[in-house]
Amino acid sequence: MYKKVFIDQCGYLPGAEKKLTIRCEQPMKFEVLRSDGAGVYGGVADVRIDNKAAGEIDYVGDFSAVTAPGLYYVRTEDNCESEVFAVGEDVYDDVFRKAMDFFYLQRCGMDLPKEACGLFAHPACHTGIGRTLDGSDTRDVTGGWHDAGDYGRYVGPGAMAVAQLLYAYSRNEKWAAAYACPDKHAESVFPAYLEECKYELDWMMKMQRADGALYHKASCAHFCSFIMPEDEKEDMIISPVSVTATGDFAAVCAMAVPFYEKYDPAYAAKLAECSKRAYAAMKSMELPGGFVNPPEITTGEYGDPQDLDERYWAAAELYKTFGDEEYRADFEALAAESLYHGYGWVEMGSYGNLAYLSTDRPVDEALKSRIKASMISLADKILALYEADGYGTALGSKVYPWGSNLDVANNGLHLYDAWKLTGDEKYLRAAGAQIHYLLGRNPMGISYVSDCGTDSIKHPHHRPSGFLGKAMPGMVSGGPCSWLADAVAKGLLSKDVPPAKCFCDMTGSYSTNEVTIYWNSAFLQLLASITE
Ligand code: G3I
Ligand code: 9MR
Ligand code: ZN
Repeated sequence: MYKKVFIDQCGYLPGAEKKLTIRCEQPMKFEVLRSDGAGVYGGVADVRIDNKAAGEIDYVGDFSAVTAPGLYYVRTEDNCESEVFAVGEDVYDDVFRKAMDFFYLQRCGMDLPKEACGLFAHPACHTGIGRTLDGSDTRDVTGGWHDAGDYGRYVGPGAMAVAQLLYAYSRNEKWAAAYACPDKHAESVFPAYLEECKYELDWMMKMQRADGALYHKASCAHFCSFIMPEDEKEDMIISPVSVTATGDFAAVCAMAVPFYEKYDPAYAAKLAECSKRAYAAMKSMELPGGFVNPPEITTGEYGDPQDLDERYWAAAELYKTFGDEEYRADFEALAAESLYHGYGWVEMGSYGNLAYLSTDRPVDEALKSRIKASMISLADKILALYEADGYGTALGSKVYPWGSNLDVANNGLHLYDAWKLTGDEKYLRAAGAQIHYLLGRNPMGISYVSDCGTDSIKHPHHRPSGFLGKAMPGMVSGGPCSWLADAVAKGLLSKDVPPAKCFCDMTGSYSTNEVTIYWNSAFLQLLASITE
């Protein structure tokens, strides 16, 4: 269906900035109507954007004046209508819950009961013993979350997802406290939310070698076809250790300690011990070039030759939690060479920055100021791109990479950080706009989160969803990818399609429409941040 008016389909908080995009060549009047048809606000979309990313002219309008809770839609003067959307304090409550439930549904190695998982229930999967390729180690590596549309389990992305979920947990206490495990009979000494994160932490612990280093991943040799997880029965291969996996694990375990301490000191002590052992191993590891798939294995590589930012994150996080001078010195030495930024799995410096800025322990005040200035300057660059874009993203106009929706969420996180550092609301507004983009105010006019919004993705590259013929709810799609990196994208799109429209809501398009735990976690961290 041709669309012309673009809004956040899940809606807006009453006090939030509310912008819409109209695909048109001239200023356009519009009206906001209640779902019963009563007009409540009239405006003009009069900010013209020559939108190269989407290959079109856009006019942007503002209806922030609509603050009363309710259901609305927009009608343009030439009679085009938007999707229906809500205004209210609770508009994202369901989105948050669904996006969080996804992690439970991605659990590997246990029965997912029918009462809790409905259509997506399945018996325990990947229960076989894991083996390293050279046969040097054989061990139980069951548990954790399936990474994505495939069934691999990768330490780096898992650590990133847990870190982001913990940030989300601390930024929106209402949601964190209200979160219940989909399995009503599940028992735990921890809040359900922390229990979910523990499921991944426990698995990562099984991936730690005796010397403290972390195996990079556990997966079969190749991606399987679109079958249910319990039907993937090939050998479970444990890939070699990597610096990135080891550093990420050290960092996230240290970060997790204070969350678990008050519920179970013994578990917190275990996290601390694992963290320190991984850190020591990381320091003695030199694996230049990063992890590369051994020739026998073709599952997700998550290669990242630059490991200084993972070391930076680990040092900062261990210093914050444990206070040893060694960790501080390591962080400050790395920071003297270069500051790092990024909330991705490749670039992770921002986690380090947040840890260093938020510790109560002694720090180098001059370095702290440098980090803050550098974070604000990054946010200013993002803000300039945001202002130039018709839909409020800050991806620029040339390339939308694989997982562009992660970059969207991460830009939002950098903007949020700048708001926290400066108190300037312009950053918070722009951060909110990243959520609105993901939930429908984008050139595809689609909500990139399954089952959230009136027109959301239906055919994600996700094996259980593909097999069962229904999209699992609450999954964040990778979004447009202008590399045309899979056969469906190559066949359906051409080099002339503008980057922001290089998206196919089709099961086969893994470079545009796969889902991952760390795209969900990035989305959740941002959603919790802008609503805190
Ligand atoms: O780091 C280089 C950068 O230096 C260069 O400028 C840029 C331009 O091509 O490429 C960068 O590397 C890219 C890398 O992502 C980091 O952004 C690779 O080319 C690109 O192929 C790679 O894509 C990754 C993709 O796997 C293929 O390996 C995605 O980020 C990553 O999210 C995705 O992850 C997959 C897992 O392998 C398997 N599970 C599903 C998951 C999601 O699709
Ligand atoms: O399903 C796989 C997906 O999870 C990965 O992100 C993607 C890129 O590594 O690869 C997908 O698997 C495809 C494989 O690479 C090529 N043959 C088709 C597979 C999809 O069914
Ligand atoms: Zn599994």
